[in-house]
Amino acid sequence: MKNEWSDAQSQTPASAVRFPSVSDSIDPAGGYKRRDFLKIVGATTGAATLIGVGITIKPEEASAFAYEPYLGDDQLTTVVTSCAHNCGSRHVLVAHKKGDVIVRLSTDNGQYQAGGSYGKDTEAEPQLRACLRGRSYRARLYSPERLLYPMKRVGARGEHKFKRISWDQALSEIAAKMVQLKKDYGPTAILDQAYAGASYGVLHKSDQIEGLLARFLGMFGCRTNSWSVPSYQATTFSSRMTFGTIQDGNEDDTFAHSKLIIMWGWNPAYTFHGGNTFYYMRMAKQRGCKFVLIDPQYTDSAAVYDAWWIPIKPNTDAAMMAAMAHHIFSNNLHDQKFIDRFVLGMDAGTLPKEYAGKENFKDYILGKYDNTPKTPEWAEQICGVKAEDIRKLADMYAKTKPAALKASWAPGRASYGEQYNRMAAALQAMTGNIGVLGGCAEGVGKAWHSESVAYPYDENANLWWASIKSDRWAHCVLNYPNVKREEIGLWPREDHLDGQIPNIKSIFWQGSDWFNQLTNINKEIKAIEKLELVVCMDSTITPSGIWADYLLPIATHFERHDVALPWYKGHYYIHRPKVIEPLGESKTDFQVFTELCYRLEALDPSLKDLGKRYNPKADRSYFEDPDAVDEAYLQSWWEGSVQHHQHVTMSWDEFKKHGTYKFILKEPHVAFREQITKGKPFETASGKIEIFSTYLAGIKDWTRTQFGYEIPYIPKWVEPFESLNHPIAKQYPFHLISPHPRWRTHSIFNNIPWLRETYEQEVTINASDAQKLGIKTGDTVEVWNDRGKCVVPAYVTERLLPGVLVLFEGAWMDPDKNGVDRAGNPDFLTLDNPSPAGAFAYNNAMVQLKKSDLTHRPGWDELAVARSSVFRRDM
Ligand SMILES: Nc1nc2c(c(=O)[nH]1)N[C@H]1C(S)=C(S)[C@@H](COP(=O)(O)OP(=O)(O)OC[C@H]3O[C@@H](n4cnc5c(=O)[nH]c(N)nc54)[C@H](O)[C@@H]3O)O[C@H]1N2
Ligand SMILES: Nc1nc2c(c(=O)[nH]1)N[C@H]1C(S)=C(S)[C@@H](COP(=O)(O)OP(=O)(O)OC[C@H]3O[C@@H](n4cnc5c(=O)[nH]c(N)nc54)[C@H](O)[C@@H]3O)O[C@H]1N2
Ligand code: SF4
Ligand SMILES: [Mo]
Repeated sequence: MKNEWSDAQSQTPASAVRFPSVSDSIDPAGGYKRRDFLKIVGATTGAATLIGVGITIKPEEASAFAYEPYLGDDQLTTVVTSCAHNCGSRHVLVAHKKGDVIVRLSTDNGQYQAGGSYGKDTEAEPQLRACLRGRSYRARLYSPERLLYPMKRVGARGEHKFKRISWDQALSEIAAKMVQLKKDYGPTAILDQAYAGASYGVLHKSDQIEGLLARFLGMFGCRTNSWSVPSYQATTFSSRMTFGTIQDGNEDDTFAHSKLIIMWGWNPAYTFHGGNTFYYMRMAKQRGCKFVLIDPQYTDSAAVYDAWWIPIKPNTDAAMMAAMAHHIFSNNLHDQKFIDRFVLGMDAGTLPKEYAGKENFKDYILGKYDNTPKTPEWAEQICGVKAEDIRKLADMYAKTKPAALKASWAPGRASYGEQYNRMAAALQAMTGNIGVLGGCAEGVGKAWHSESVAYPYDENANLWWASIKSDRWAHCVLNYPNVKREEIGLWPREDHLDGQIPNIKSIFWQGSDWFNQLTNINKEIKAIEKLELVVCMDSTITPSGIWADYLLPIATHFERHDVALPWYKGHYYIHRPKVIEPLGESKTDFQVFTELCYRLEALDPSLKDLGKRYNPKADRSYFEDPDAVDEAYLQSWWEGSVQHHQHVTMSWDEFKKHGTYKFILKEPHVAFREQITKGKPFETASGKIEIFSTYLAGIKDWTRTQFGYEIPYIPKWVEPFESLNHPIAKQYPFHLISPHPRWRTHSIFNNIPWLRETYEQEVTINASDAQKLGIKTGDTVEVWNDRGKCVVPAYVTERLLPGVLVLFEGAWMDPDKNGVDRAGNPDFLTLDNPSPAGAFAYNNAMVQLKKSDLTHRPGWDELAVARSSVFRRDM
């Protein structure tokens, strides 16, 4: 492979890596001394070498643009590809390259699909234009934190000490250790912590389901799975129980037909849930749609649409919704015809005879079972929203048709979060807003199930020998073997090790930065000490990677061939050609697992032909050159799945030429339209919308299920583990929520200077609270509880409910020697307690805060973000 870094030098100066810009001169901690300006020099070993050069830039010398001379498009090659990651959408990126170096990125301009032309942007086919993160991708691709060759830990875990090793050494050591772990500790010894970093491609897929790691560990015969998803386990549970499927989503364009949009814990201006949501919501606004926001924060989405903001205490949404249901029932505003035809257990009349004696939803709301009618006055005490506002909203929702109650996932990212989602489904159903254009049944909101992976099915691929709630791994490791099933949400395979607690000795991270992203990080830090093998596969030196034994450099989506899938919404495919050769010694995940399989089969005769079975179209030369094999997989996927099953006539070659393929639908896609208009049964056991869950009502022994503890079979208000109403509020008076940042995708992009110019990690506090504590914007504060402590600057605002704090997830952790996180990662404060349905309790943390003398380290210092320290130290 030709490495063209030195060419990059001559065409675009060192500044292509981290270019000087105005913000480089502004160091929040004061002065320039901690900032190393990094550049890349020509390689001596065929791989790029990073060195630190002490350059500082005065503001007046900073130049906003780094290319001289500026290369025009006619001097560059244009390649259409897509952005990647678990970010809420999937947009077009257009790479403009010189030689093997991307010097510029642009995005969709209307011309990259069949029949497209420059500027084309219609309601039926809006452009797939990238957001600020996508457009900054080049800075991530060439960042100093880029992992360029395999590394092995030489210091203690988390000490940042690694040395460079060869692929041969890395893979033979990992393979040998895997065989030993399986032999010594059995088939649960390796924990699969792959996640969605690369979920949305058909070939190089990271995920718990159908992902490359699941396939690899399943076929190797040693895997503990992680079954709960951080994003929306509560919501998934609710959608499955209620509708029998998570495909309860409409396409984005349906929003344009709503008369009322209730953004419940939903801030689409920040957290994308589709590609063109805002475009269609703007259309709705222009057509007279009213907007409401139920959120502790007054968000930018509310500001843009001039929404009626109803601030609510976090994690009390199910109570407010119950009160809305109370108002609707008491005033006879519900759609009884819809209920009678499509809903099970909404009231006594829709509860089948075999469940006589069980509770129904309406009687619960009216207080028949517990003598507590769920009135707006009752709810006001819990959620802090005035009873009259609850009535007004309920009235508006019941009387405006069609109305979209979009109940997003964040309020469900809390203990008993599924009750919020199920309560929302009850409201959607009682007002007859399901299956109608302009209504909304979301939930999970998946609007399209694209054709699955490009590699062939293998019956061993997704096997596991135990499965646990994802963020209970540390609890399991620290307490092994004295752990009860319900403490870890154990979901044993009936035919293997029934009920045995997994003996986890190893973790693999692929497409995940989970050490940084799961809950209660201090507990994870204790647990990781007990492991014998930790492998991190990533293109970047991540905060998780710092705790690994081996770092394996993975090619990014610019450096391999694939087809991109939309996230939850969007009927389209985007071709992802290999734009440049992999940087340094990077390989794709598929290459690494294939080669590991060949090494494992050589060590263990029972794994005969593992390499070939894992990757049937390849032989061992795949590790050196994957291109022809990848092309063959993708072409046969296109021809089999897309052309054959989805009846697409465009050929593979033509698709590659255009770059995108969009499905033109006859009418906007509305979930459950056929159920409502054509009488098709819902996918639940009863064929109805199950507000009364027949599945949950049938469970006798909860400790024998993965849930561990009882979950009500109708939606109910259940007190969260912690909240402003809980006695713990005396000690920790602030409810911390940690939504998703606009300037990052979780932890991804945390190190990108351009994006840091737009936002910084800070804790948001209400002005009256701040005044009481003597805190001003920009003051450094510490936020803490029994689980941990973070140091961050404060941002004072009136756009937040008093008593609530906001600290965005995804900051790259930087604990000091006392375990205080100086970077401000909220997961040092979050709870890892097991919520029965599997919801992560991220938004369920009570904390205290005060002004601090400790220094916030925003990640510019050597040990935090400049992960290139890892290289420098041991070269
Ligand atoms: N406090 C709090 N914490 C949260 C949340 C919250 O709301 N509050 N939200 C949670 C949610 S919803 C989520 S989804 C998680 C996200 O948690 P993660 O999935 O751990 O977060 P990412 O930062 O997206 O990390 C993905 C990693 O995959 C890597 N990657 C990308 N492509 C590839 C590839 O092709 N191969 C390999 N091997 N690696 C690749 C990226 O470089 C990145 O390091 O965070 C959770 N954490
Ligand atoms: N820019 C960006 N977009 C993303 C992501 C990203 O990291 N960055 N991540 C993607 C992923 S993986 C996911 S899972 C989704 C997450 O999507 P969501 O879950 O919808 O997003 P969040 O940002 O966590 O929260 C949305 C809103 O909920 C509010 N909120 C928090 N707790 C409560 C509560 O208890 N009640 C009420 N009523 N409101 C509450 C927050 O203040 C915030 O305004 O976003 C996706 N989109
Ligand atoms: S929304 Fe996601 S896919 Fe779209 S450009 Fe932004 S980061 Fe990329
Ligand atoms: Mo997520």
